[in-house]
Amino acid sequence: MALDRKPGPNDLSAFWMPFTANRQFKKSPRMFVGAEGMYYKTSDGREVLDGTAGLWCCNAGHCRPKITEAIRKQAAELDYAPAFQMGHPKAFELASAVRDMAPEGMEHVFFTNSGSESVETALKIAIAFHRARGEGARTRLIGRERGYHGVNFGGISVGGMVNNRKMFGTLLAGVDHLPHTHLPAQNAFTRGQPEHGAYLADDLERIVALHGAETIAAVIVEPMAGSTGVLMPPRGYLEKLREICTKHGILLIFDEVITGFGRLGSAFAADHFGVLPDMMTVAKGLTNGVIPMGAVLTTAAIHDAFMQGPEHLIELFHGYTYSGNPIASAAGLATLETYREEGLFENAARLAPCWEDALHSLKGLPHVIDIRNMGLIGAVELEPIAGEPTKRAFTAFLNAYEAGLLIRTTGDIIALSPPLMIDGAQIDELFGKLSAGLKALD
Ligand code: PXG
Repeated sequence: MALDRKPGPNDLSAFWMPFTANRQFKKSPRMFVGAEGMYYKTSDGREVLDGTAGLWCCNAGHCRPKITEAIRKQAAELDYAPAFQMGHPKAFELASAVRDMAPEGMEHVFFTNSGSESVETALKIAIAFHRARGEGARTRLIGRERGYHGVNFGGISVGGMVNNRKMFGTLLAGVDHLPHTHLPAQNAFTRGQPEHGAYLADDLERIVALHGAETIAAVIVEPMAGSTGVLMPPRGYLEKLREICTKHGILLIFDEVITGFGRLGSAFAADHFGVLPDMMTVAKGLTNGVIPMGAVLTTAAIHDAFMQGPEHLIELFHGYTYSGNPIASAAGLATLETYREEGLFENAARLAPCWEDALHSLKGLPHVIDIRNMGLIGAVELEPIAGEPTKRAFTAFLNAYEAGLLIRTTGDIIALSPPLMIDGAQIDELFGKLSAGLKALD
């Protein structure tokens, strides 16, 4: 059956869509019915270039044969195995493969089903780790303004996006926030890491002085903040955070849900910036977004602190029915092989300069007030329409979609993060369509 004749669902009312303007969408639905490589196919038979790797997750592109086949095979061989007190080989193989790909020092892998669950898991491990070592007063968690760490209670508590927090009550107690690192007055239109702002990490010293280091368990930050509008870490900032955390015995958690698996041209942002955290949270690119899966990576010191006491006892009272699910594990293994065989992280690194040039060529278009980039990530910040924040960027999103390009917007910021298999011609296509849509804005 031709794609353009595929029947759509005729009742859209039951599905309460996540992070979506439900009423607008249901009046004018945008449906994908197929995907291959760099392109989606719409229900009305059009091809749409994927400028966002789905939601920052399909780093290897769409419907990649190796991943599809691994899922098909695993589903027929061992569909599910209990995750508690039982094992199956692929979860162990995937944990080893992730460890081998991770920066030196990340030795253990705890599986979850999403980035949000990875964040909750890391925060719980941080608090329990200190308690296991007799420092049970270390319960405070430090996040950052404009941080995004998923949508569960721990994550929105340490996160700093007001709309994700304000409707949901008092959140976790004992949380404080560092200032965000977005300094447009000094850093607008910077290519790569901005010069100004390392001093913002010193605020951690203020927070330590306020609460006492002996009450603080962990600091969690995105090495590069994605969802909140692509905010770069200023030069020297992450190094300072690492230094202050080490000095005070505070764990440093990098939330690499977006930056993990090649987005910056190296396996993880920790490699890219040369700063090693104590834990890393990942998801998305771990399975190419095809099957939900996340993970927390920890150092041996953290893991080993739990491996005490009688051996028949459970060491960590935490886990999910689907932790290390066989089909997700098979998808993860095939995804990592695809990255390696096709040299996709290297492709991202090779294309990053060309991506940067194409992105910054949008400077000067109407309403563009800042452009930021790193690896295969780009952001175009638009001046909001007075009294109608987000509307201009949402119109840009609709214009792009009509022109055959998928972009993401947050506030009045356009975020771009294509699959890492993109080539030069597709970069030209992407920015050609985007700039036409921007020129059409009021
Ligand atoms: N941490 C970070 C840094 C993230 O970016 C999560 C945790 C939560 O992951 P899950 O799998 O629970 O959604 C994320 C998710 C966007 C966008 O458009 C970003 C995310 C999710 C959906 C949309 O920027 N990031």
